[in-house]
Amino acid sequence: MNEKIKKIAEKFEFQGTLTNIEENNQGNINKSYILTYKDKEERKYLLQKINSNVFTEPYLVMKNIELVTNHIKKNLKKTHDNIHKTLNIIKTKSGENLYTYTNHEGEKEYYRAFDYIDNCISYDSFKDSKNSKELAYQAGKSFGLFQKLLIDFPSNLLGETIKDFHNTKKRFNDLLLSIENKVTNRAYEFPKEIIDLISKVKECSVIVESLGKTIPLRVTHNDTKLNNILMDEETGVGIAIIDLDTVMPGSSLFDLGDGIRSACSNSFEDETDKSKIFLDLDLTEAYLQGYLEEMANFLTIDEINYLGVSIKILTYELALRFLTDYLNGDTYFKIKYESHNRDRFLNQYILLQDIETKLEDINEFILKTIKKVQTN
Ligand code: GN1
Ligand code: MG
Repeated sequence: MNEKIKKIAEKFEFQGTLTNIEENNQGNINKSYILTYKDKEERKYLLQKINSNVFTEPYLVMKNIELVTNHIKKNLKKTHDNIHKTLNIIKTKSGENLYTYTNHEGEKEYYRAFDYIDNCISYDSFKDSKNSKELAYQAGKSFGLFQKLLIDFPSNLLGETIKDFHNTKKRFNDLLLSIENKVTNRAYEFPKEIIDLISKVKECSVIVESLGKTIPLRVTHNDTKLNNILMDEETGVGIAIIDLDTVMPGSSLFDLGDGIRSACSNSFEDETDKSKIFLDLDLTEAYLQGYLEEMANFLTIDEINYLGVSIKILTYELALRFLTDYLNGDTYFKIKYESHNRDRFLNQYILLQDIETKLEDINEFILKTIKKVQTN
């Protein structure tokens, strides 16, 4: 058993005796462990080490999560919803949201814990699933419901855990800086792609430029990757949205665009076979259907008008981020091999080009669906 994690686990209000520690490698940012405890019954918990290079204010992250999950619990209760769940923080024995551990190098490590939500599965892609359309519908519905459950939560109560997280223009400037700084010589690998990305920055900055003006600030998740939905392993129903570190004031469009980019592309984010990288229109329509059933009545005209293009913008943004990290020598995203961020960038870049060819069809579908599902 991992002795360090065992010691850290002792600081939390877990019930029973620790019998197993399993590492979970799905996320690109934090480190996660599934802990099993036994007394009369078996219980599982999720213990996570927050990546404090990415989240420089871990206490703020936990405060946001506490506020948001309490609000979700209250609204689920109000609507007598016993199906959906949210994260439940397990405090330390001294009643804190975080345990701070000082390691051998004298650095501080921040740990937090949640109840483990069992009997669920999270997907990295629906590409091999038999019932992928139904799952995509559930995925859209899950993030739609998440937004709906927080619609009456005042966004100004939340702190910004990562500044400018979806500021597409800032992400673009970061790319330019990484080209200028030449930490690596890697920019020379992508002359054509970089020129193309430069040509798209204006049209891809429309959400951030309208945010707080024609596009309302809402409470949003901001990391609506497919594997952040826990789905019932038998029924496929979306049970809970996890990874709430980036829940902040933002635009509903960030969540919709990023959600479709992730759930409806036909491949994993690091797939290198070009022929397999495309946006699946059937999945996109199913996702939109699920999302709009929950949110259509709350969206403004401007939000509706930008729904389609948000898919392109969020894909563009992630392409910029993977490329920037590759040029900077891989300091942000966890990588599993040397050119991992290069492959991730190319994947999003190919996806971006494919999305551009499908936007007209997607927009048509959105208008048709809005009319059907909006109630007066
Ligand atoms: C990161 O932690 P994870 O894997 O859910 C990243 C997202 C990216 C995603 C791409 C805080 O998400 O913004 O879209 O990788 N999260 C952060 O795989 O940067
Ligand atoms: Mg995350």
